[in-house]
Amino acid sequence: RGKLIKLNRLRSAGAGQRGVSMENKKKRIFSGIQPSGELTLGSYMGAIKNWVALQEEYDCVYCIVDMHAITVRQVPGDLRRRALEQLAQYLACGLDPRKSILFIQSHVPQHAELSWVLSCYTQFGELSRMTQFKQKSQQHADNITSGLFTYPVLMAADILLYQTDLVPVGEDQRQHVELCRDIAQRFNGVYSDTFVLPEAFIQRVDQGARVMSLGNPLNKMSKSDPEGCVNLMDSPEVIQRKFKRAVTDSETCVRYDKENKPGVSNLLTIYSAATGKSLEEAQEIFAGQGYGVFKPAVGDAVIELLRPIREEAARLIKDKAHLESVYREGARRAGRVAQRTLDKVHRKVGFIAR
Ligand code: ATP
Ligand code: LTN
Repeated sequence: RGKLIKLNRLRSAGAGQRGVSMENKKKRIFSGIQPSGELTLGSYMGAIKNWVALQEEYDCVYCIVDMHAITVRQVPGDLRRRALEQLAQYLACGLDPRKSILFIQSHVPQHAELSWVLSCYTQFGELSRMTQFKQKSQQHADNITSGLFTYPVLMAADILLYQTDLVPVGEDQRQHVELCRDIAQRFNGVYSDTFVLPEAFIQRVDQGARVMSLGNPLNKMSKSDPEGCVNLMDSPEVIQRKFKRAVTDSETCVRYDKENKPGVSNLLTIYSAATGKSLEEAQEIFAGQGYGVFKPAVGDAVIELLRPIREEAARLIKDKAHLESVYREGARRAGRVAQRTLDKVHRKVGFIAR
């Protein structure tokens, strides 16, 4: 009888556990940004703002991908400074190490290890088709390294190590996430289920999906284009100057028309994302007004949006001990999850256990 009770207890404990993991297991999210330049309004509206919201419902892992940053030449001191500032800015934007795992990619060596294995399951032809590689190899024609070429394999390792379900990124990263899914599917097919198949999770910055450059509204705002971008840490004066100079058109009417008025449409999108007002409301507010009123008003909205972030990040960057404890603890937690996946992969491909 004693045995039976024990068995029943075991069974119900097992069922309970399974129940918990089936019903309550949160989906896993992974994303990262390279410390290749100052974070911009584009990084915030297109990525980090969503990451913050996702922390409540998902099991999130957010990374500072410094190993990706060295695919193009970096000044070592700048890279180090920017990685730390980026962490301070992540925290200031509302990423919370008690809710999510926050870490620096180079602190978790499993990324490089899995990347090697995955590169043996990735076709040369697949990598040759990547749009970002084509663009970046044009921009850095004198330094087209094999790291720049295999960048998407390292990104696939980032994602697959954490058995990620969803990858919140901007539209420009969709192709990389799809390649990651193909690699995972191929690996699972050759062996047996090893990786969760991830999906890109692309949220729209209002109607735009992308924040465009203030200097050339046909290009996305990017941290490697200092002319057209607003940085998270820009002072109110600098932000206002950049918006006053923003490229618009020769009409004087504030109207959303992405085809014919890309500059004004971008500013309306930014205004709407910064204030939480819809595009229709925004157009009503500025109906009949010229650009001389419109552009500074967008600047003011962005200044108010970024003010608390800038102030908090400036405070945090001085607290090196705190930042250190956040990235150390993050690497420890990330490493544990990553090693579990890597062990599985090593076993499947036929490596002898250490
Ligand atoms: P780089 O100029 O070094 O390529 P970047 O400024 O384009 O950098 P990334 O580090 O490539 O930024 O992007 C970080 C994340 O933010 C990605 O998910 C990307 O899709 C998103 N993102 C970057 N810029 C924008 C933007 N202008 N609008 C919307 N999302 C963006
Ligand atoms: N390639 C991305 C940065 C990046 C990333 C990732 C994003 C590296 N690894 C994993 C999501 C998941 C970029 O350039 N924005």
